[in-house]
Parts: sequence; structure tokens; C-alpha cells
Amino acid sequence: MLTQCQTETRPPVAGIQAELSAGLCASQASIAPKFLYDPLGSKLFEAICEVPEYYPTRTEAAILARHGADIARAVGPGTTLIDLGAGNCAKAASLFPLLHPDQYVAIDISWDFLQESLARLRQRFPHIEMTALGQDFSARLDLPANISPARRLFFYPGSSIGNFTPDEARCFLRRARAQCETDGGLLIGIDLVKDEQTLSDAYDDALGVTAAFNLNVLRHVNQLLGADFDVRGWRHQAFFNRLEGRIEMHLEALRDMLVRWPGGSRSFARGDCIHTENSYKYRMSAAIGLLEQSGFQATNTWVDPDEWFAVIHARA
Ligand code: AVI
Repeated sequence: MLTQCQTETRPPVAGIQAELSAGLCASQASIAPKFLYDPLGSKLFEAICEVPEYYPTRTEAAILARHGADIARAVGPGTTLIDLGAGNCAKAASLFPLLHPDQYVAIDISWDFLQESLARLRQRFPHIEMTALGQDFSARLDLPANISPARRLFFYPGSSIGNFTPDEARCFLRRARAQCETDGGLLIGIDLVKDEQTLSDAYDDALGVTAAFNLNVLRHVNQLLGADFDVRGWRHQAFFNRLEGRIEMHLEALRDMLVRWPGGSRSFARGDCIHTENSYKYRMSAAIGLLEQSGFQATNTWVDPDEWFAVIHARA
């Protein structure tokens, strides 16, 4: 029987302005990385995945393609595939012919982009029951009642786990673990530590796509908060912080300025920075440790020949 289920929820707006305002007024000004993903930000991220310097997407895709049969054996058929940060849903869709999921749940904070992506996917795979959830899953993970509790496979590709601090990552993974009842699991992509030039080039590509992605967050904040950021007054910065084991993205003020929004303002001096993203890189042992500290048991790991990226399956 062909079934098609649509449960669609918009992310709640309450609290977003308070969160943004608090970040901008903190001694080290920051904007949480989830705000990078408005409809244009999601498209720019898709473009980042195409630039030669950004190796994670194609490296992970090659691992999934090369080891697909092994991955399918480890996971088994008939899962409820829960795609965390689904974006254009392309990675999960590439697994459908291997994993044969019964249900597909796509979760993303970028609601409009997700809806468009899922509408296309429904046409290609009409036999899979699909659910779209517009949710900020970094804060909480709510699955509606129509999602089967058994055989849930959380799919968290692209090393998005690296955008959390290790403590936040453990909290997040524990929340996912708590949503696994019978026979649940996790299939996760994690970017591994490598030479610093490769890392910093990946976040500062020659075409300036990552710069546009980073700067676009200011347009999004203007829209969400009613702020008056002048995008031309800022420049993209990305570097590897060796001590913390992470790439950091910042926006640097090119001149002194006052930024205003309803109920608040902040002055920035030339050279001041707004921290917009961390992207942690793990050693394999630390990646497995992170999963185990969160209640998962790693069963299989797959890497590319250069050992730049890992895909790990873990049981709940
Ligand atoms: C989504 N996330 C895993 C990307 C990363 O590599 O941290 C976001 C990104 N930021 C700049 N380029 C890509």
C-alpha cells in the first residue's frame, strides 16, 4: 500500500529575538550558527558543498557510496530514518535504495527550504511515508506521535555534530538516544583532524562562497530581529584554533559602527568580531568516545583512504 503522511510544523518564533539580542550584547558578540540557514543561507551552503576546497561533503558521499552495502548490513532494513538537519535531503535520498526505510522524517530549522526539498522527494519515492518537521533540534527533539518508536535510525551526516561544543554534542546525542526505543541507532558523519591548511582552506574558499554564507547571517538577523547591519561593513574570517581543535568563523567589523534593533543596540569598533560558528574536528578515538559517553555503542566505522572523514554506525 502506498502511504504518504505529511506532518509539518513551523519552528516557534518566540525567544529567537531574545536569543539573538543576548548573543549580540555578550562581551564576545556571537550569532548562533543555526541562523546561517535562511533560504539563501541553505542555498549558499549547498554551493559550499560544491567548491573544491570543501572536502567533507564529497568525502562523506564517497564513503557512503563505497561502503553502502556494509552500511545497509549494519543498519538492517525497515527503519524509521530520522534525518537531522536534512537540508536538501540529498544524502538521505542516496541511502533510500540501500536502507529501504519504512518512514522518513526530515528535520530542519530552515522550514521553507525543507518543504521544497521534501516535495521533490515525495515524487521520487511515493512509497515511503514522509514527515517534515521545522524544528530547532539543537534545543529539543520532539517527534510527533505518528513516528514509529521502533527501529529509529538517527542520521546525522556532514559532521554537523562538529558545530556543537563537545559538551553540547553529548547533550544532543543523549537526547537522540532517549528517543530510541526498540532497536534504535545512529549513523553519523564526523570530520577528522587533518593538516591545518586543508582545514582553513575548506572554510575560506577562493570563490568567496563561504564568505557569502557567513555574511548572509547578518541579512538574516536584520530580518529576524529588525536590526540594521550593513553587510558591506563586515568581512569573513575563518581559522583553525589548534588549542580547541576547531575551525572558527567570525565576522570582522571594517569600521566603527553602531548596530541598532528594536529594544537594543551595540557599538562595534573596527576590528571587533562576531563569532558565528565553530566546527570541531575529532580524532577517531575521541569521536567514538563522544558516542559512548552519550549512551551509544559504536558497531562499525568507515573512512576514506586519506582518513579525512568517518562515518560511524552506533547502536542505542
Ligand atoms: C553544516 N556544518 C557541518 C558545516 C561545517 O563544516 O561546519 C557548516 C559550514 N560552515 C562553513 N562551511 C560549512
